[in-house]
Amino acid sequence: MQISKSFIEQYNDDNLKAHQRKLDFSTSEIENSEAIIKQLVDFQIAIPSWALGTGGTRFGRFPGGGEPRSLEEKIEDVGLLHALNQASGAISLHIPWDIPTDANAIRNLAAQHGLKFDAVNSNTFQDQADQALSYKFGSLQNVNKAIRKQAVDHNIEVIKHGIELGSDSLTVWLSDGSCFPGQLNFRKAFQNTLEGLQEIYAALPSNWKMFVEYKCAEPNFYSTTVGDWGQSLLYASKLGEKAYTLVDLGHHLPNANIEQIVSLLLMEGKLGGFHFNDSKYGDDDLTAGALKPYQLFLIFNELVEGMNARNMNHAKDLGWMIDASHNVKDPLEDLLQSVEAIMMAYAQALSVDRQALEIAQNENDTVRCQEILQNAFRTDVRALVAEASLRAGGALNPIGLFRNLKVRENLIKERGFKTIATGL
Ligand code: LRH
Ligand code: MN
Ligand code: MN
Repeated sequence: MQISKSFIEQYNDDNLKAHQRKLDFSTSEIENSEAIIKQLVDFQIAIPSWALGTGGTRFGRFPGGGEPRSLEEKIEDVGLLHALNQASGAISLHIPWDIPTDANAIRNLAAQHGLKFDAVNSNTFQDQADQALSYKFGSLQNVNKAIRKQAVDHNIEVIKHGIELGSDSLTVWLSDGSCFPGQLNFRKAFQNTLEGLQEIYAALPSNWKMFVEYKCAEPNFYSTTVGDWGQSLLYASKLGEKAYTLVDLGHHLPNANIEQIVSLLLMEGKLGGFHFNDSKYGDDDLTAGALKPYQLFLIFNELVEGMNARNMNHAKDLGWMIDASHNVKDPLEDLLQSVEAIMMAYAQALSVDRQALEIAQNENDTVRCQEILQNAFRTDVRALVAEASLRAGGALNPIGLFRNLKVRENLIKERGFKTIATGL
């Protein structure tokens, strides 16, 4: 299925009057609204190839129908999202869940949908059917050198796929760790892992980045070898200037101050990018902004402050990715919601009166500081996000048009009801 420009234009025309009314109000409230809209037009968030099907839990999976059966169909799905919001112009592949057997054809197909390839992800947290050695006791940390080599080789293979697709970064997430005290020697596990990462790093093309993703727990529940931002930063610093820390919002211990982590990583020039999602209990991978929109705003507030201080290019210098996937929503609608929530948090952060905030901070006027932040957070920026979509050629309300055009029903007709996407 493809969404034609004329459908989008018709839908926007039908909704233009109501939109204009809201936009007029927002622009009268928000001083720098024009600059915000321009930033939003440039903003792109990569869609993970593993989020296009209904996610499972370890207790079951309830596919919703019309799920993509191949990498080609996943690209088609991201193409639909991008046509609707013009903000999802990249796909992040997980290998071997999605192996591009004919890289040229895949690249061309993506280009037809206006899509680029974002970070490629390696997978040494599962054993594949054709795999010689098991990762049961870890991959890069493993006490067995042959297993470590197998994991290194896999990562190098993933880089090769990425090069063919025109990607320019590798995300390494390791499930390595231990479930019981005494199971492993922390120092040796760290050193083995560092050595493996160094070999992978050496295989990176010069213009590539390596993202070292940390996670506090799961599947290992006593220790994790890349367990927090301190450990990730340690690896990234030892590896070199192409290595960065990747922050997945769901990978922290409860109540962690993620915005402070973001601020300090930015200060050190070591923030690589994000996996956006939301959670209440652990790595829940729920829709971004669904539970803690204020936290999402505070993260963006630090991002805007830090990126301005370092003169960074918002669109190019960081990897923006979603990592969400679950059981009950239509995955495409869910991704549209995530993108919108992220753009709202970004717009709100861009509207913060930074000068006033700095003055209030210097005067230790805590009440005023809170007021300035919450004023921005409580300002309705939905019309600015809609306007950015409109100007970029997307729909004023992407989910509205998705339902209007009966996209899911059409996908079910095309692909059938009993389809299960590869991935989680
Ligand atoms: C691990 C993780 C990591 C994986 C993805 C499937 O929890 O966040 O990014 O690649 O999930
Ligand atoms: Mn992740
Ligand atoms: Mn995760």
